[in-house]
Amino acid sequence: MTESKLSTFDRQDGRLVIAHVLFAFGALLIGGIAGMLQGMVKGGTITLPANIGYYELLTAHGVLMALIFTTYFIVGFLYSGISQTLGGRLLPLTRKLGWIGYLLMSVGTLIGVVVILLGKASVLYTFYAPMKASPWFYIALALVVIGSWLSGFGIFYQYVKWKKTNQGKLSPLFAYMSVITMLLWQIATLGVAAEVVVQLIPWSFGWVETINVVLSRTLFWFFGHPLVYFWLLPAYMCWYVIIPKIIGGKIFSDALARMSFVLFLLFSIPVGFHHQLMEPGISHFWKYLQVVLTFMVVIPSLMTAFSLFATFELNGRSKGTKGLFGWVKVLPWKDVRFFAPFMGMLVFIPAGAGGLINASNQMNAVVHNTLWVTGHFHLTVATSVALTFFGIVYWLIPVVTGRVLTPRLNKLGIIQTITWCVGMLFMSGSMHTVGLLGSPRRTAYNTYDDHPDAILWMPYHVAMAIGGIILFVAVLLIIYNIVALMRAPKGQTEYPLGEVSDTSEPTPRFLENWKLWIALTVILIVVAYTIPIIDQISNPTPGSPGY
Ligand code: HAS
Ligand code: HEM
Ligand code: CU
Repeated sequence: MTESKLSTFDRQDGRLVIAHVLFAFGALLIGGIAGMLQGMVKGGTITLPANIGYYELLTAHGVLMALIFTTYFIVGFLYSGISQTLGGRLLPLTRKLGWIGYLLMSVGTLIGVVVILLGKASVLYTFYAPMKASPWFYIALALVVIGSWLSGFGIFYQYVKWKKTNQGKLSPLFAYMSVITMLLWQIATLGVAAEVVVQLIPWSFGWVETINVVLSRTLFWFFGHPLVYFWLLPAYMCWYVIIPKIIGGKIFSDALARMSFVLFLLFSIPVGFHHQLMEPGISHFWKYLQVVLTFMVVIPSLMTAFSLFATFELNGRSKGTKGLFGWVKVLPWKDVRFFAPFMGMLVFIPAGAGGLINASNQMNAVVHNTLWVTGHFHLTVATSVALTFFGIVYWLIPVVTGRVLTPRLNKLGIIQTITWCVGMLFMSGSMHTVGLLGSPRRTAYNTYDDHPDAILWMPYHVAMAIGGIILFVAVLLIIYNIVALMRAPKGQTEYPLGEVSDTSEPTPRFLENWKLWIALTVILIVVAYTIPIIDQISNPTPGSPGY
């Protein structure tokens, strides 16, 4: 029997998807080593060999985890769903763009990692000026971004072709969400592209001597905030489209799901100043406006929470459960494809609440640059998003390689999920607490001449290190599971795409009016950013040399 008979998924497409997924998890493994070492250094349990610097490690960790693991996984996941929902296979041009994108991103990643490990780019994943890296670091990042653009174009192309041959039909929900996710990414990356090409590269080559720091940070966060939604939206795609199928229920509302994604497109870009609330050089009014918009972008997450509860409850009712929480009993707790993303959802409740605290100006003054913020994003991206991605691989790898998930691997998956959650409880829990006590982020072990505050922090730092070690065990487990999934028995696994509940209203057509949504997005960006950016250019703070 040939493999293609066993699997309904196009084999060539499967190869592209698996290449992305494996690269992503390779990055997770190396990033995980760096993460564990960082935790141990901060806890005072080890010292790094003299030739490895703390910031080298932290840069490698941030870049590999936040930029590489996520982007590769997301492109692979979206391509799998595009292949599945828009015609059953990728169009030749889409597949080609996917592979060229993959190659460019991989060349960029390799150059970037080498430059970081050589100690020539210890500027962290936010590469804030005036810290200066080797020009090759910025060129490497540019390659990653350009590669991801090509992959995005592939998705747009397949979507447009599908719309042409299916005139008047509503696009599949998965494809619609993929288009929004990539659109968000393409618009957001324009900011960082401008920063890298116009400011950082000429400056690091020495063609210009100084750099406008405030402007570079503004351009960075123009990208940096939507970046976090670029990570989140694919997790939401799993929650909206995949989870209903896995629990044997229905999608609560197609229109609500699309509307929430549109709101993310509109409101996630003009909010970057909430990362710069404590910075000089931006007037209060513009910070205030962007904070208001930040609270607008919370709405689609609340809509998502509502919709998920509705899906779970309808599912319970259709299976005869009663009472306020009866539906909890019929959820498939022993199925890792549900359990891992569900733990992600659960963690997102405190994670999102922490975000609201960060976004409030006065409270930001308390938590900014402390480990509280590090705790916040190890719950959001490193747990809610990461656990959802982990949950996806237990069916995605079987689907695209024509295999089946075995009960043993399912069980190992549940153990992996629990290990991750326990590790994170220790690590992120102590980061949050010690952050409130003032312990700064982005520092190696330091007791500040045995200052009483720093002595107070140390027990929490040790708990962080213990959490980091537990998390690293969980990293090893997910890597083992992935290797085992690649060698699981041959068979057919269905791509779990949910169907919309019959009780929901039909989806209004204006939700696919791209001109309208892109125009509104541009207007909001122009309103939130034009005057502050003109101000930063025409009244620059003295330019800074590099460090
Ligand atoms: Fe954030 C800093 C504000 C969400 C990631 N954030 C960061 C950084 C990262 C990050 C990486 O305003 C650090 C960057 C750096 O290195 O400096 N964040 C927010 C706000 C939200 C938010 C308002 N962040 C995220 C997400 C991220 C992420 C998502 C990654 C994926 N964040 C900030 C601010 C800062 C910041 C400031 C700057 C701090 C500083 O000073 O430096 C919101 O989008 C959150 C909304 C979410 C909710 C939760 C909804 C709940 C749901 C779950 C439902 C559960 C169910 C299960 C159904 C309101 C959807 C229940 C079942 C049962 C049985 C109970
Ligand atoms: C920072 C540990 C997984 C993203 C850190 C820090 C520690 C750490 C201790 C703080 C260092 C400091 O501020 O001085 C770990 C461990 C992990 C893990 C032990 C699991 C084995 C992840 C994952 C992601 C992630 C899965 C994202 C997908 C980040 C980012 C930073 C960070 C973006 C900030 C880097 C910076 O401030 O420049 N991590 N982490 N981490 N981590 Fe993790
Ligand atoms: Cu943000």
